[in-house]
Amino acid sequence: MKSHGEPVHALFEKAFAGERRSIGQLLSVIEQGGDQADSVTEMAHTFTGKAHIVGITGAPGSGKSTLTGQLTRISSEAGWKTAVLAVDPSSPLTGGAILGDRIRMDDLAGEETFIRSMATRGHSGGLALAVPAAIRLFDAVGYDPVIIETVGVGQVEVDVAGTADTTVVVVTPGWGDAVQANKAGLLEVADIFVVNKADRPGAKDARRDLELMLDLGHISGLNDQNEFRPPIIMTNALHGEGTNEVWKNIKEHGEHLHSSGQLEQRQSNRIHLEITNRLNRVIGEVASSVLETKAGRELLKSVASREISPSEAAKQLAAKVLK
Ligand SMILES: Nc1nc2c(ncn2[C@@H]2O[C@H](COP(=O)(O)OP(=O)(O)OP(=O)(O)O)[C@@H](O)[C@H]2O)c(=O)[nH]1
Ligand SMILES: [Mg+2]
Repeated sequence: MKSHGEPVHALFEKAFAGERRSIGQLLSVIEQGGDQADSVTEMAHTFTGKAHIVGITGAPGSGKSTLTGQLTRISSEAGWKTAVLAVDPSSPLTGGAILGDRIRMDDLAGEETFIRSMATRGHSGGLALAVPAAIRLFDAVGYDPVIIETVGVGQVEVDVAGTADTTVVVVTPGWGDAVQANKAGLLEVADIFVVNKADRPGAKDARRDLELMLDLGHISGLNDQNEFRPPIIMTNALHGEGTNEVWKNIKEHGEHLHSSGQLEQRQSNRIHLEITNRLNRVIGEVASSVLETKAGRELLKSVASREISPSEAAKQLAAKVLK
């Protein structure tokens, strides 16, 4: 099992000892997926469970990267060994912006900080496996917190809310009109709301909208299981205004998770989600390969000649796979 000429376990040992280059190489292994990526995950798993996983999510252009850059600076100045994973949506439009973001973030970041972006290009479906694996690696080699930036709820295959301990939802003035349909979804995932670009008109309205939504959610019981009412923080991420407050609330939420026992619940939800994704992948692969067998091709013909229906064919194949 080799990567870049070096066995994965040797890279892992060096990464564990703090060698940044090896961490970067292991992240590339993870991005490529397959058996080698799985063996990184296996090695890392035992050492995980220490990092605070923080998700930053929101619409494209809402200021997630700018905010993440500020939080990274604050966190590393406070002595935390911070890792950032920017999950790049497949859209080539935003793809270009990521590099700029990374440069900006790198400017802010200290020596102890590790920043990496991960792209969807070229391996569809791979991110759902690669992101948790990357988080696990960062956690195992001693990064805490691990901050993940990704675009909004339901827009990419990586569900930050399922991945993070603390989810920060970034909105901007006027957001309400844009995401009308998804307000309930936002309410469900947000542990902390940030109204960014508070220097712009409409910021107060955005805040009032959120307060109202939280009140309504409370009445309807939508956020009952989450007795932590998400705070709403106004920021101008560009100038670092309000960002200390965001950091403080992230830490407080982390402590709340610990003391309330919800942390274990979230970790186990995360594992559940990850196993589901992997199971879907494994079974999906078997399912596609069974279609290529002689029996599979014959069934295909029977469907084409209208002897049996596609759903019947699928059921017969599933019976073969699961036998
Ligand atoms: N006026 C104002 N502009 C901001 C603020 N925060 C970020 N911006 C600007 O908004 C633009 C988008 O910021 P990004 O941080 O790249 O936003 P993003 O959410 O990461 O964008 P994507 O990753 O492309 O989805 C940039 O031009 C920022 O300089 C703010 O608080 N006020
Ligand atoms: Mg960004």
